[in-house]
Amino acid sequence: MSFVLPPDFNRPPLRLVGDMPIIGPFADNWDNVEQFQARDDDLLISTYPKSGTTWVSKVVDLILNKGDMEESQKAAIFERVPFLECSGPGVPSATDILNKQDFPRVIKTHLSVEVLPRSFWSKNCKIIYVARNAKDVAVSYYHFYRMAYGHPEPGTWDEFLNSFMDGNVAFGRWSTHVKGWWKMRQQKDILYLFYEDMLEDPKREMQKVLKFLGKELPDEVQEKILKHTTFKAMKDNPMTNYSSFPFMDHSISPFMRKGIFGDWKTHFTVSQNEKFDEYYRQEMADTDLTFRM
Ligand code: PPS
Repeated sequence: MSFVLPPDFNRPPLRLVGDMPIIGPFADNWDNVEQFQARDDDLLISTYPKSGTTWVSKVVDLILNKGDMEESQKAAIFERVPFLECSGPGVPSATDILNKQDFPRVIKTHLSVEVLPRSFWSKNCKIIYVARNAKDVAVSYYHFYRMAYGHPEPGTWDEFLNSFMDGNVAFGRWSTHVKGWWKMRQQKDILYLFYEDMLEDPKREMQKVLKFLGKELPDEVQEKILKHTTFKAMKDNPMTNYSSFPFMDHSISPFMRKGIFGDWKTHFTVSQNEKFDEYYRQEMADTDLTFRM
């Protein structure tokens, strides 16, 4: 698939759907997103941005293809796992692509439980949610804002961090997102994963995905999947590193940036950290969901 970036496209303002700010052009296709018809055999991969979506998508794609890398490499990951709410000038909307796609489909979303199309709740489709600690998400998101022109200007790191805490970034408040999906586990078939756990023991976490999908794969196939989904392998792989995606300037910051735990320590000042910790305590006081930071 090739994309043409319109010359006048540059950092459109966020727009609201419900209470959630969304990338401006995504809002133009919102009616189709709202009316999207999920199916029982869909698999939804849901995340707050920068939490490991691409990583788990490639793991899932390889699992579903029994480790066949040649098959998985036939298209970029953002084509194999369409991003439900994505649409923009010069880009076919994901809803159009998904409506024509063969089943079963694997679908990516960053939508909160409040605005996810209702059909997902009336179907029995499986859902994998990946969460990442708020501080590393904020850092990763800041660099993503810098390089991805679908977002407004991020401002300085300090300004961005304040916007992030206020929920004035695309897809809203991190805490609302992770808590909403955590609660939804009680009602729906959701595998809730953590980026930090995936880093700590990728095989253990991949086996959780296998079990959740009701699949079994020989150990050598599992090892092959792990080999192709390391940070380095995915950074070097044009099908996973977003090098062919429009609206991104990888010379500012690569999509596959660092892929580590605790990078926030190189960004937060002592006073930013104190302010964030206080904010975090308040935001997370009403949940038993915990993160390693
Ligand atoms: S997006 O744009 O929301 O879909 O981004 P998402 O894929 O959720 O998150 C991008 C961050 O995940 C890191 N990443 C990985 N880390 C470790 N291992 C693997 N295989 C991997 N693949 C992607 C990616 O580098 C981004 O994190 P940062 O901290 O910016 O490096």
